[in-house]
Amino acid sequence: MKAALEQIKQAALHAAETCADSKGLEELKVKYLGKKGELTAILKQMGKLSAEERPVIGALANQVRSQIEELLKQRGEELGRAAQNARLAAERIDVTVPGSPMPLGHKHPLSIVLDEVKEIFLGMGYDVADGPEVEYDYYNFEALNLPPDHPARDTQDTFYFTDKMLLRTQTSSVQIRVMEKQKPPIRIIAPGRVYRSDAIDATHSPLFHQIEGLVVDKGVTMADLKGTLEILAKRLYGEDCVVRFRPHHFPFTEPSAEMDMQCFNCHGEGCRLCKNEGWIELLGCGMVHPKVLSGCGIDPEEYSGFAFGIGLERLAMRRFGIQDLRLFYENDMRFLSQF
Ligand code: 2NM
Repeated sequence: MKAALEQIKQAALHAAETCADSKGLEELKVKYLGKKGELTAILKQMGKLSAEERPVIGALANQVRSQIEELLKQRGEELGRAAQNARLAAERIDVTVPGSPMPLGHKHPLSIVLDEVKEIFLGMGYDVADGPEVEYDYYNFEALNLPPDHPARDTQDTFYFTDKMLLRTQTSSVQIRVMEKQKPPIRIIAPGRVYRSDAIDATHSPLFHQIEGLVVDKGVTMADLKGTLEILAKRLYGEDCVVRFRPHHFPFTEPSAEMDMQCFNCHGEGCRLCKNEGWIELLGCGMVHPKVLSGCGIDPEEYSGFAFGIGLERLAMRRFGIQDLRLFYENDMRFLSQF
């Protein structure tokens, strides 16, 4: 019986040492130590032993049992550590591996030019104002000295929601809202989307962008208008840029003018770029009509002002040499990635 115990012990220890996973260890436990296990089978035969032998074999059997238990436990811990190490190795993250490159976005060409213009006017102490694109007829037309039957409304046909609500055709509506709320001095630019009921082609779009400016204070004159807009042209196109003012008509300004710059290509000689004019139209402007001021609760006897409007698309087209304004809206990366 002693020999049998010794044999079980050797077999169990060897099996435990060569066992490769915890499931195998569990099976060994059952096989050697379980109720129907080999060690129990031996102990069941203890009755056949003499009274002297029984305690000796009993003690030996207990010793064998605890040795096997101890070894199974050790082996279990070893296997657990090995499994943990394998998992850590498999899950290891190398933080020094370079990341996959993220494509970096950048400003839209219209935003590039708009930000430049904003920066120029912020530098001269202007604020940036905005207002609704869905506007009342009153703010878009009537308050700008365009009563319901005014012929100039035909050139600014837009999209109507009701008789009284429409998509704004100019950001002048923002200027009116500011003049109603704020006492002069006022110095603002109002950039934003505007709408016209136009068919789309290379130079027209039913949605485009305007930057309008407005200054109202005591003693503002045409000289202030000309000086300010000349500075704008020189900042945008260089110190040697030459401008001229040409009489024009807008219902909301009196007098009104358009500002041209001398063609940078032919210096006034006339070429294909300026359609043989020698000059390129930049913007419309004028002294705010007294009727517009008084309609906003500003006394035209006390205050005067100038205003101007620039088309952002035309500005950007000239800046980047773009021939077709539809490119701005199509989100074609082959176009946009060039800026
Ligand atoms: C232009 C040309 C001339 C203009 C007028 C006003 C207001 F609200 F003060 F009356 N805002 N903008 C104006 C003047 C706009 O766009 C070509």
